[in-house]
Amino acid sequence: MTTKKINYLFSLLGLLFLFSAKSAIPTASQSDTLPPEQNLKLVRIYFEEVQEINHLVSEYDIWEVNHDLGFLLAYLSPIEIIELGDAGFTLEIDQPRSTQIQQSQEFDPAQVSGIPGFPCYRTVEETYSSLAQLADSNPDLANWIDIGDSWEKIISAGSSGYDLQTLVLTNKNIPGPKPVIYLISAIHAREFSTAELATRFAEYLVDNYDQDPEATWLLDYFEIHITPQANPDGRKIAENGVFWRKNTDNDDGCENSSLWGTDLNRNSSFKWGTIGASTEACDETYSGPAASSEPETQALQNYLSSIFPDQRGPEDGDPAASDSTGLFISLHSYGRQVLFPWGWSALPSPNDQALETLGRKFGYFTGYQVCQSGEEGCIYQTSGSTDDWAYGDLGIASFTFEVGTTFFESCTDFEQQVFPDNFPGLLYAIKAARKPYQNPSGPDSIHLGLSAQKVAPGAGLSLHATADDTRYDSGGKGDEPIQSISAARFSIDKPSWTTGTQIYPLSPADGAFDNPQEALVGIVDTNFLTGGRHMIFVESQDADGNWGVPSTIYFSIGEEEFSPGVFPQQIAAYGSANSVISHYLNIYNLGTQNDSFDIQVSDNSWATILSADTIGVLRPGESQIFRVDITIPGVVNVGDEDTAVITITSQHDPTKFARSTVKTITRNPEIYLPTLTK
Ligand code: 0X9
Ligand code: ZN
Repeated sequence: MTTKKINYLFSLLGLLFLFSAKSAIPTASQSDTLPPEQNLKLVRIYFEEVQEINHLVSEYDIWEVNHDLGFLLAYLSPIEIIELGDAGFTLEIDQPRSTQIQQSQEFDPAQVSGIPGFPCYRTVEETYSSLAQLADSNPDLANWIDIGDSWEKIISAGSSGYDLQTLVLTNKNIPGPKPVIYLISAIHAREFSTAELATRFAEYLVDNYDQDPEATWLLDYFEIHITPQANPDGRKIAENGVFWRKNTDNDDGCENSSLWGTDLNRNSSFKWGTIGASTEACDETYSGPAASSEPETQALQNYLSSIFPDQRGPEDGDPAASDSTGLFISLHSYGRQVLFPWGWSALPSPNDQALETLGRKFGYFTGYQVCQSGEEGCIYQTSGSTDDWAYGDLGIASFTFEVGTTFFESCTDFEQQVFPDNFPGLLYAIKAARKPYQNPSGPDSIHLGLSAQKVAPGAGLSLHATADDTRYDSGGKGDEPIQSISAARFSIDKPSWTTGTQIYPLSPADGAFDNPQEALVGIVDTNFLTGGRHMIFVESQDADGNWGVPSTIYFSIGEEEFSPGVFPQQIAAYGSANSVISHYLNIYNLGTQNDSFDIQVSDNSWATILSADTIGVLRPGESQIFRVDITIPGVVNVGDEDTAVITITSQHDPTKFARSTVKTITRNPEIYLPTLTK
C-alpha cells in the first residue's frame, strides 16, 4: 500500500462512525487492501466478581484488567457491545482511548522503513535482514537459524509465509556446555514493541562484544537464543495498523477473515484448553483444534526440547531441582507486569518461591508489578501459553513480561520507557540462566571499581565493589526476605565456576560482614598477569549461603612486548650444615611476544647451582619451573644465612628483567630433626 493510501484511510477513519461487524481482514498476502478497523471501540466492561474475568477473556479481546475500578478494557465490535449489554454488563465506551489508538497509526510521509507510523519498529522482513546481517558479520558470535515454518508457509507449500528464524548467540571459540536462555517475542502479532526490544537486545550484546565487559562475558559463557518474530504471518497483518493477535490459520471453521486464526499463546500442549481459552475459532483466544496444532507451536516446542534438558517430573506438584539450569522469557505487551508460573492455575507452582524471587529481581530492574495470573490484582488465567509449557513440560524457569502501556506503543515511549525499563532486567536474566532457582536469592555485586585502569605488571591494584542483597521489588505484591552479606570473592579472566579458576577473597570495607549492603575491598595480584586486558568477576554471598550472579570490570596490564616475570619474588628455606636446599621458582612470560630468558645469580656467598641458565621459548602467558640449589657449608652457625638474587632477563630486550630474592637459613638439626639424632 502506498503512503498516500494509508494516509487517506486513516484520515477517513477519523470522520467515519460506522456501526457494523469487524472489517474484513484476509490473509497476510492480501492484507494491503484492507480497510481499517474503524468500527471497533475500546469499551470498559464492569465486572462484579473476579471469576467473571476468565470467562470474558475466553470470548472477547481483553486488553486490560483494571482491578481498582473493577473493569476490563476490551476491544469490541458493535455486535459484541450489544451482546454484552444484553447480558446485563455495565459498559462504557472509552472514546478518548478509541480515538487515540486510531490516531497513533498515522503515517509519516517521510518514513522510509519500519511499520507505518512507527519507524522504530522493524517489519518482519527488516528484523530478519538485520539479524541475518548481524550473524553474517559476526560468524564467531552468532548463528541465524530456521527452526520451523509459519502456518502460511506450510499451507502455501512455501510460496508465501515465513520461516521462524532464530538468532543463537555465543562465542563459539569458548567450548560449552553453557547455560541457555531463550527469548521469544511477538507471538501476539500486534505487540509491536516486543520484537524490537528483543532485536535491539541481541544487537547490543553483539555490538558491544569485546568493549563492554558484561556483553563480553555473557556471550562467552552463555548461549542466548532469540526468536524475535514468533508469529510472522499475523505480524504482517498487524503491520498494516490492524490489532491482529493470532496466527492466520483459517481452516478451523471461522469464516470471518478478520477473526480467524489460532492464539499461539493458547495452543501449547501443557494444560491445553483448560482455562482462559476459547474453543470458538473466531475468538481472539481460540486455542486451536488440538494441543500444539499449529506449526509455530510445534516448531517452538521442538526447538525448546532440543536446547533445554527436561528437569521436572510429570506431576503438577513435581518441582524442578533447585540447581536446574535455563531460563525462558516470552515478551508480550502490555501492562507493565512480570508474570511467573502458573498461568493456568492460581495455585502456587512447585517452584513458586524461587520463581517469585527471580520475578522480584526482574521487578527491581523493570519497575513492573510481579505476580501470578489469577492472583488478586494480577492478570487473568490462561492455559496453553508458551511459558507454562516451558516450565510445566521442561521445568525451565519461565516468565512472561508484559512490557509497556499499549500494543502500538509510540516510538517515543519505546525509546524512553520500554527499552530502558527492560534492558537491565534482560541482562540480569542471562546471568540468572545458570542457576535461576538459586542465584536470584543471592546478593548482586555492583559498583565495581579499581584504583587504576591500567597498571604495570606487579604494581598494586585495589578492587572495590558493593554487595547488595536488597535489590528486589514486586510492585506491592509481596516482599523478598533479605539477609546480611557473608562473603565476597573475585576471579580473573574466567567466572568462578570454570574449572581451575583461582578465587580470591574480598573483605568488608568496614571490617565486618553484618549488613545486607556491604562495601567490599580487595587487592588484585598483578604479578603473573600477561600484558593486555583482563576481566575481573565479582560475586557475593548472603548469610543463607546463596551466591548471587557476578558482575565484571576490565583493567589492563601495561602492554609490553617483552616482560619476564618470576614467582615467588621472595622465598626462604631452612637447612642444616652440609645440606643442599632446592628452591623452586616459576618463570613467566608476561609480554605479548614469544621470548626466551637468561638466568643469573648474584649476591650469593654459598655455592649455588641453577637448573638452567636459559629458559624458553615461552609463549605469552606461559611459565616454566626453575630450580636453584644452594649448598649450606659444613662450618656454619645456626641462623647463618645466604641471600642469592636471581635475575631473569629477556633475551629479546635485555632492559626487561624480573628478580627474586632467595634466602637460605641454617637451622639447628637437634631442634628440627629430633628423631634422626636418637
Ligand atoms: O493473554 C495472554 O496471552 C497474555 N496477555 S496479552 O495481552 N499479551 O495477550 C497473558 C498471559 C498470561 N500469563 C501467563 N502466561 N503466565
Ligand atoms: Zn501477548
